[in-house]
Amino acid sequence: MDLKYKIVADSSSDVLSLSDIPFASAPLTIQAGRISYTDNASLNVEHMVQELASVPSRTSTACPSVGDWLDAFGQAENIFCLTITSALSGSYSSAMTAKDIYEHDHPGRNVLVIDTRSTGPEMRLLIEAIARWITEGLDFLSVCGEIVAYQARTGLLFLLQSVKNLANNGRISHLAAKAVGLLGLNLLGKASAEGTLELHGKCRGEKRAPPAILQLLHESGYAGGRLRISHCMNEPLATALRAQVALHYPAADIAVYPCRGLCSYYAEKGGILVGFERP
Ligand code: X90
Repeated sequence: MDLKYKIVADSSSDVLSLSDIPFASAPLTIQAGRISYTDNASLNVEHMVQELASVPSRTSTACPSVGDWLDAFGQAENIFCLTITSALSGSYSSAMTAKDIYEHDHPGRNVLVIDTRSTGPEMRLLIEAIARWITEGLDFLSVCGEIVAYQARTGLLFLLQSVKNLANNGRISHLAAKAVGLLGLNLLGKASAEGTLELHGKCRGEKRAPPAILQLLHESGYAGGRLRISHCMNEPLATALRAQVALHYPAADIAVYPCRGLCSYYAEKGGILVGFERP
């Protein structure tokens, strides 16, 4: 029997499964010479990060292929498909091709492809919201309407200790990369409306990071809504930020978890990503 609803997302969302709604992840891959890491449930992320640290040659990533997306779609009547920002990856365009093939091969089925113009924890908020609406009984078109409105209320901040991989792969200018090159500088920024990296300042030392992020959250309109914090091997900073936010917003729904492969590669060791919702 075909499923009525399914949610699929590329692996940059760091979501591997959902408890209530059928879900599938389409993996991106991380490449280092002849070694290729598939960002799926069996990837040992910390092991990958350690190994990559000692690779002298250039490393890179690749988005899911059309076939990867079709595999993730499987058999379902209505599919919500979320991709990492189309401004930085081919994932969206590959998902759009998969949608055309899928809807052509299965008349009557629907795939909504959502360019999240973001990644990581903001994507997770969008996925969780869709799962809630499906559980509440909203139909396909209503969810399509809701998600457009919700996307306007969500945002993504990041604090990175290195932007080497972003710069080497052309996702950030070398000029901006130089600014963080100095030891001990953390780069604070957010996803722009267009889905690119927007830099907001530097902060020296991890101690100053939580207040600096909280400040940028305020400036970005955060007022105690849902917050998702992912980190690349930096649980202390992630939990310090959670404590800082909880102090100001005791009722806030906050979750902290490690990045999977793609986000770990680009956020690099020590980096954290923060997805939030505005009222
Ligand atoms: O298609 C591919 O090979 C994937 C390329 C992805 C490039 C960017 C990934 C960024 C991951 C880093 C900080 C947050 C940036 C937010 C920008 C919207 C996370």
